[in-house]
Amino acid sequence: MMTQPMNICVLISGNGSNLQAIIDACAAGSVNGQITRVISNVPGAYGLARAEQAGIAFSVINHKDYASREDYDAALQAEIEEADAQCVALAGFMRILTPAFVEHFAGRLLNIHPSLLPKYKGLNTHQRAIDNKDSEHGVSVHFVTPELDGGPVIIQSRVPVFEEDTAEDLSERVREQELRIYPLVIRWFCDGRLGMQENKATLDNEFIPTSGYASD
Ligand code: NHR
Ligand code: GAR
Repeated sequence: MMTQPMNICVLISGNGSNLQAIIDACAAGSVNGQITRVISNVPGAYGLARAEQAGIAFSVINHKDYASREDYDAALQAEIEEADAQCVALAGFMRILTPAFVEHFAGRLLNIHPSLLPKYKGLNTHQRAIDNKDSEHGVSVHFVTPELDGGPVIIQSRVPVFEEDTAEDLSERVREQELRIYPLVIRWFCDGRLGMQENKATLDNEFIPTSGYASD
């Protein structure tokens, strides 16, 4: 039985290539969802033009206009609620969120992080993988919890690291994987298959291994 498409809100700070992949997957019908709002903390982020192009409502909530993280997150929360979102996807969103915000959206808040978590939480992940001479690197989609990049992993995708790689090369190789796995996870979420219980991710009510789907 076809259920109602789920309302999705996507938070961005930049280019929005992950946003574009989600837009395309919704348009193609491979995700049973619709993006009801795109929100950027950065004015002029290119992802906003992608939203406009796709006829999706968008807004800028600039963190520089708020005195504290709590005030900022309250404004963000109000905007997401106005969009009636059942799923909130961080897609290159570069602001750390307060525990109150994260707890409010617990189990409905997803992030794509460019590393094989728990390795390389935080920023500059590609350069750190190169500096450590890692032979592989990758990307994780996880539920967001108050612990930065510490929430349960849903899926990971791996890529090789070559000796001559720059951070840019590696980021492009990882990006290709991002654009495949984020729409897949959102598809599971919109089909009601994905959940979070006891700080673990579940797919069809079974716990997903700690390194993500198909990791064991
Ligand atoms: N918030 C919580 N509570 N938990 C997570 O797991 C979060 C989160 C907010 C964003 C994305 C994350 C990533 O995938 C994310 C996960 C920004 C920073 C950061 O240091 C770190 C991790 C992530 C996003 N931001 C700086 C800050 O002071 C600002 C950096 C900038 O503006 O360039 O917020 O990597
Ligand atoms: C993506 O590579 C994503 O994994 C990363 O930023 C890029 C956003 O690209 N996320 C983070 O680093 C979060 N701190 P996009 O704007 O083209 O989707």
